[in-house]
Amino acid sequence: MNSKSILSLAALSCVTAAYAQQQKAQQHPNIVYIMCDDHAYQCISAYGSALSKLAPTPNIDRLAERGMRFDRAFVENSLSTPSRACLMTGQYSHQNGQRQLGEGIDTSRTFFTELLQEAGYQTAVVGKWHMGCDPKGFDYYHVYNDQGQYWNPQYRGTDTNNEFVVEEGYSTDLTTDHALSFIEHRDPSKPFCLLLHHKAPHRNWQANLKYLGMYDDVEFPMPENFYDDYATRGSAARTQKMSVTRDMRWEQDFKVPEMLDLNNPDSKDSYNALMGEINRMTPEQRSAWGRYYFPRNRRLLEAQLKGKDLDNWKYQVYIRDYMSVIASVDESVGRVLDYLDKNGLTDNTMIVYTSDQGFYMGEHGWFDKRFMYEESLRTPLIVSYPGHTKPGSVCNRLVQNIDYAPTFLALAGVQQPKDMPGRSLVPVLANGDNVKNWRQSIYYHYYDYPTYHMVRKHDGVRTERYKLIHFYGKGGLDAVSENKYQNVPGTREYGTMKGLESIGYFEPKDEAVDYCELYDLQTDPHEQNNIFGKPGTEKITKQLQRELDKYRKTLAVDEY
Ligand code: SGN
Ligand code: CA
Repeated sequence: MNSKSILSLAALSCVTAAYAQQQKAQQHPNIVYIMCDDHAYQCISAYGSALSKLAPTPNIDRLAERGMRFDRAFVENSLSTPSRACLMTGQYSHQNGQRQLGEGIDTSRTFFTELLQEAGYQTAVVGKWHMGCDPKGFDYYHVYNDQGQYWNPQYRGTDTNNEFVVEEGYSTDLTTDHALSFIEHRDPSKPFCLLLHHKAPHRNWQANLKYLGMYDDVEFPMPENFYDDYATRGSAARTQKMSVTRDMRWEQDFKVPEMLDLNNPDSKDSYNALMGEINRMTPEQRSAWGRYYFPRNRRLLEAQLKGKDLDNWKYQVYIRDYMSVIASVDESVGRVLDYLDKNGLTDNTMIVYTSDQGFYMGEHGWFDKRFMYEESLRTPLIVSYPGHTKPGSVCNRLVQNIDYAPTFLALAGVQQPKDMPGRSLVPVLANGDNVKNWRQSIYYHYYDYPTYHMVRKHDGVRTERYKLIHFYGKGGLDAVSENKYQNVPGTREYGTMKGLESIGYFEPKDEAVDYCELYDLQTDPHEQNNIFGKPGTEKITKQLQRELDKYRKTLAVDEY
C-alpha cells in the first residue's frame, strides 16, 4: 500500500469515527431541563386558570402544544434544596439526606449527571444550584451564590475558576444567555444535558425594569378560599406564617419602604431584605425602579385603605409583581425554543419545563409552599419529546420529582441504579393515561420546622382521589432538638433558627401535634373539608393508612 492510500484510509477511518460519534449523539436525545423556582401551575396559561388567562405565558404554552402537560405532577418535599436533591439523586429526602433547606445532601450519593457523563453525555447546570455542595457530574457549570440575586447577580463556575463574579443585568436574562452559550459552544459530537435553573419567580418578586407595572390595569380574581377559616382542620393550617395579608412584609414583599417602622426590629430586618436587592442595582436601574414604585406607593398612602380594600391591594400587588417576573421567564423559554428550532436540535431534544415546587397564589390566604395541600405539592410539568409524545396531550397519572433521574437515564440507555426508587416517565410519555402498571399513590414528607413560615412537619399519601396527611412533632423551639442540624452552631440551619429567634418569630409557642387530615379531592378539590374521622370514611381511611404504613416501612422512613 502506498503512502497516499494509507493517508486516505486514515482519513476515512477518522470520518467513520466522527460519523459513529454523531450517530451516537443522534441516537440518544439531548435533554433541556428548565426548572423555575416557585412557579405555580396556576400561573401558566396552558393550565387554564382564570389567573393565568389574564397574564398568559405564550412560550410555555408553545411547549405544551408540542408535548404532554402533566396535571398530577408532584414533589416529595415542597422546598427548594430538598427538591433539587430529589432531582439529582432520584431519591426521597431521608435517603439523600437533604430534608431541610440548608445542610444535608449526602455527597456520596450518585448524581444522575455523573452517570450521563459516563454514558457519553456532555452535562451542564446554569442558575440556581442552591445545594451545600459543589455541582457534581457537570462538564460545565455557572451557578448563583446560594438563592441567587435578581439584579447584577453573582455567579461562579467552571469558567470562573470557581470564584464569584458579579455580572451586570437581570438574572433571568443572564442565566438564559449562559445556557444558550453552553449549547452553542458544546462538543456537537456528543448528546448534551442542560439543567437551566432560574431564580425567578422566588420571593421577593423583582421584575425586569421593562416589565414593571405591566399588569397595573389588571384586576386579578381572588381565589374563592382566600378567606379560609381552617374550620375543619387541625392546628397546623392556623399556626403557619404565610398569610398574604398578615405575614407579607411592607418593605420586603410589597416594596413600600415608606411603611418602615424604625422602632420595630422585624421591620428593619425586612427593610434589609429589600435593600439587599436595591443596593445591588446600578444608579440607572435604581432610578427606573423608583420611578415605578414611589408614585405607586404615594397613591397607596394617600388612599388610606382599610379592611378588605387593603387586603385586595396586597393581593393585587403580590400577583402583579409575581406575574411581571414570569414575563421574563416566559421570554426565556421562547429564546430557548427558538434557539433549538433554528439550530435543528428540536427533533432530537427532550425539553422539560417544571418548578422546584408549587406555590400558593392566595389559596387558603397564603403565599409560599411546604404544605402537602395541592397548590404546593403539585408542580407544573410539561414535556416535549418529539416522535414519542403526542403533541398537545394531557396526562393525569401520578408522577413525582424522583422520576426525573430515572427518565433521563433511560434516554441515555443507562440502567437505573437499584437505590433509585423513582420510575422512568418514558412509558408515560408514550402512552399517557393508558400506561400499564403505573403507581396508584405517591408519598410526601416535609421536615423543615421550626423555621420560616412555621409549617409543621408532616408526611402523607395521595392517590388519584384522596389525600391522607399526618402532622407530627414538638412545637416551637422544643422542636429544635428533633432536627439534626439546628442544634449545631455554624450550620446554616442553626444560623436561620437563631436569626428567627432574635426577632421573636417562634412566639407564641406552638403545641406538639400528632393528628391526621383526610381530603376527597373529587368532591372537595380546594381541600376545605377535612373528613378524617367522619362516619362513612372508615374504609378509605384504613386503605390509605395501610398505604402510608407500607411506604414508611419499605422506604425505612425514620421519623413520622
Ligand atoms: C427564603 C424566603 C422564604 C422561603 C425560603 C425557601 N425568605 O428563606 O420565604 O420560604 O427562602 O424558599 S426570604 O426573606 O429570604 O425571601 S426556597 O424556594 O428556597 O425553598
Ligand atoms: Ca423554590
